[in-house]
Amino acid sequence: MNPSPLHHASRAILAAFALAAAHAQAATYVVTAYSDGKDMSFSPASLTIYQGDVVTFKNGGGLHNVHADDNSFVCAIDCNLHTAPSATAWQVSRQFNRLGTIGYYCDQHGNTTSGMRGSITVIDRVFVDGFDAVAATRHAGTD
Ligand SMILES: [Cu+2]
Repeated sequence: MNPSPLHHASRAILAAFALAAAHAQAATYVVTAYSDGKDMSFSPASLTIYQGDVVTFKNGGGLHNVHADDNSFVCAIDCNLHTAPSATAWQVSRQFNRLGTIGYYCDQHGNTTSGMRGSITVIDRVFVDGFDAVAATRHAGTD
């Protein structure tokens, strides 16, 4: 006996939910501050993450910190008392919950418009998973 179309559709919906569950795990990304001769940079300089994901900023060598354009964070050894550029191998983690793009820079080598800069774009997890589920359901209807 062939599986009914309804059976196919429910399998696709279950698959979509499984995909959504996989996406729901908050991920951690690493951004490293480098001094490569005269070339000061954050790597990757631009990053897109889901809402609730964590970014760990690390000092890969040189005198650096990380300073949000909107001042929502300023960090080096920590994000509280030791925020000035530091040459130690500091590492700090921030969770990003607000949607949108936030620029940041190193106080030593950049500013809000130029120099050593990076940006993080935070996108909506619910919207993306909803889109995936809709696509999966459409495919189920045509097979
Ligand atoms: Cu720097």
